[in-house]
Amino acid sequence: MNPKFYITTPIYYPSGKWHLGTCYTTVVCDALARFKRMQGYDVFYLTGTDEHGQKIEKAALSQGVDVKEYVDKQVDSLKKIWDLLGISYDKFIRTTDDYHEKAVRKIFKILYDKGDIYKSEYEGWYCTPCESFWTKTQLVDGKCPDCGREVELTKESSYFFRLSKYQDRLIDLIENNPEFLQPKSRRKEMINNFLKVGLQDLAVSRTSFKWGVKVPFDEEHIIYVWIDALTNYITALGYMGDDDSLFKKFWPADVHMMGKEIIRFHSIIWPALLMALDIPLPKKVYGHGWLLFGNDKISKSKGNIIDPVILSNRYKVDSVRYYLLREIPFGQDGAFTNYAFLSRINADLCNSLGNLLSRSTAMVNQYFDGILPQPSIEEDIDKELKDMANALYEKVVDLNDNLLIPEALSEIWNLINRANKYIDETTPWILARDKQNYGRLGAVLYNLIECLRIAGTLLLPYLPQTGSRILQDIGIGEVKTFEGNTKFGLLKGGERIIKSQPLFPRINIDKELVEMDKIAEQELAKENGINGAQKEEPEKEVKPVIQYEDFAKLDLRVGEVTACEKIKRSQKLLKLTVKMGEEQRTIVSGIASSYACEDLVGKQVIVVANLAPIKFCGVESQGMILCGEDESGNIVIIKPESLLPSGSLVR
Ligand code: ME8
Repeated sequence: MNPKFYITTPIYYPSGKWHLGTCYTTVVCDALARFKRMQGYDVFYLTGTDEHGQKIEKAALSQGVDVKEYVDKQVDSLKKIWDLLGISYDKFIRTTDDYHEKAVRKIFKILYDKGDIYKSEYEGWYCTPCESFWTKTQLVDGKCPDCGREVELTKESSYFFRLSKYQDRLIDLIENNPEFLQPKSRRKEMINNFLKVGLQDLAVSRTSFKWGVKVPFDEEHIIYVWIDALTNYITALGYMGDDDSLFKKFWPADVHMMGKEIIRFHSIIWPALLMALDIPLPKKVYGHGWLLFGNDKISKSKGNIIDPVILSNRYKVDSVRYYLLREIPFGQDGAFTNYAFLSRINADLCNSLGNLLSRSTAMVNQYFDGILPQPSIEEDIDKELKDMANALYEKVVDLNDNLLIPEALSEIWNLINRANKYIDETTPWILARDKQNYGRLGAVLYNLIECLRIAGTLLLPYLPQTGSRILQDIGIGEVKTFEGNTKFGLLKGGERIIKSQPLFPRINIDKELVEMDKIAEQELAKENGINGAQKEEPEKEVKPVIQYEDFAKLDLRVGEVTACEKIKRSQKLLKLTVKMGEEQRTIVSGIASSYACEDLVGKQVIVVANLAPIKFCGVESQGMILCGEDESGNIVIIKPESLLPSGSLVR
C-alpha cells in the first residue's frame, strides 16, 4: 500500500479581494502535493471556503444580495483562479455544504454532552472585523491585537469551550514535539504570548448574527466561525458524515499550511478541540510568512500589479508560481515588486532554462535532423555533469521534505546552469565543423538532453506546464512518477527532439516596467472609478417578472424618524426609531457613511414593514427603509415627494 499524505490550505474567506499573496498558501501546497504524488504517495489535498459569519453576512447585505447567492458567486470566481494557477486540489470544501454543517452540529453536541462546552455569560472585548473576543490583557494599546482596530466591551450569553483545561497538554505538545508547530519562531510566540499567559475558556457561540451553523439544541446561538472553520479539515474527510473511509485513511493531516496570522487558531484551539474529541493531532502546522506589497500584506503599493489573473495571463502561470515559490524565503516574509518579478523571469526562466532548452534542441535538429544520438564517446568533463544530475533527486527530496522550497528550486537551477556552462566548455558548434567529431558531438548533446529530462521531471511539481513542455519537446510523453525517471541514462537515443520555441519571452525590463505601471494605474482607477476611467459596471441583475400578488405581499408604509443613534460596534449602521402612525419600530440601517443622525430625525422614509426581523450587532431590526445609491456611491433615502400621513400605505 502506498504511504498517504494529507495536506490542507486554510479555507478562504469569500471576500473577492484575492491577490497574489492569497495564492501563496495554495501554490505552495500544490507544489508539495504534486511532489508527493510523484513520489508515489496517496495524496489528499484539501482547500475550500470559509463562508459563514458576520463579515460575510454584512458584505452581502451591503451589496443588497442574498448571502448564499453572494458566496456562490465568490466561490465560482475563486475556483477560476485556482484552475488558472493549476491548483490540483482533491477536494474543495465549502462550510455551507450540507454535510459539513451537519457534522459541525454533531461535533458541538458531542463536546457539550462531554461537558467540554457549557453555557455562561460572556463579557469581553469584541473585534467585529476579526470576529474575535479578547481579554483586556490581550489587547494592544486597547485595540485588537490581530488587526489593530477598535474593540467594544460586549456582554452576551454564550457557550464556552473549556480551552483552559487543555493548557498543560498544549504546552507539552508545543514544547516537546518540535515537529508539530513550525517554523521554530512560531513556537516561542505561542508559548510566551498565549499559553504561558494562561488560556481562558473560549466563547464558541454568537447571537449577534444569523449567517452560520446553529447550535443544535439552542437555535438562537450560532456556532463560532472558527469552530465551524477549523473542523473542515475532518468533515471534508467524512468525519461525522455518512462515509468516513477517507477520514480513516488520511487523518491525521500531515501538514496544515497557512499564513502566520492564523497560527494561533491552528496550534492552540484546533489541537484542543481534537484532544476533546479524542482524535489524533495533525503532524505539522506550518505558519509561512507574508508576501508584502510595500509595507503590508494586502495594500497595493503604487505601480505593483498584484492581480494573479493579470500576471498569469501576461507572463504565463509558471512565472507567477516560480516567483512565489522561489523568491520568498519559506517561513519568512518576502516582498513583491514588478522589477524583482520581471528579473526572475528573464534571468532564470528565459535565460538559464529557456536558453538551455532552445540551444540543446536546436543543435540536435541542426546536426542530427532532430533525432537524439546515442551516447558514445565519453570524456572526463562529462562526469561532473552526470554526477550532479544523478545526485539531484535526493537533494531535492531532502529540501522539499524540509519545506525548503526555494532551496529545492535553486538546486534544480544549479544543474541547469551547470549544463549551460557545459555547452560553453564543450563548444559543440566547433565540434560540428568536423564530421570526425560527430561521435563526441552526439555524446555532448545526449548529455544535455538528459540533464533537461531530469530537470524537467523535477520541475513538474513546481512548474507543471514548463516541466511538461520540456519533456514533450525532448520526445517524452507524460511523466507521472519520479520512480525510474531521475537517473542519468534513461534515453536510449533515437528519440525525436522538437526544435523548441522559446519557453518564456525575453522581457525588455525598462519598457515592461512602464507598461506594468500603466496596467496598475488602470486597475486602481477601475477600482476607484477615478481618472476618467469607468468604474467597473456592476453586473445588472435581471430579476424575474413577478405577479401583482407577489408585489402586494410587501407592506410598504410611510414612517417618520423620531430618534437615531450610531451602533457602536459598526462603522456603517445606524439604529433608527421610526414612527408609523401609532406604531413605533426600531430599524437598523446601513447608511452611516452617507447620513449623520441629526440629518435624519424628522425625515419621512418608506418602510418595508413586514420584513422578518433580523439582528445586526446585537440590535434587532424590525423592518427596512428604502434607499438608492447615487453615481458616487452615496446612499440616498427614498422619501415621499410631499409629506404624507404617518403610517399610510405605499402602493
Ligand atoms: O484566514 N501573503 O482566510 P483568508 C501570504 N478563513 N499569504 C497570504 C497573504 C499574503 N499577502 N494574504 C493572505 C482565513 N494570505 C480563514 C482561515 S482556516 C480554518 C480559516 C493567506 O482568506 C493567509 O495567510 O483570510 C491564509 O493562509 C490564506 O491566505 C487564506 O486567508
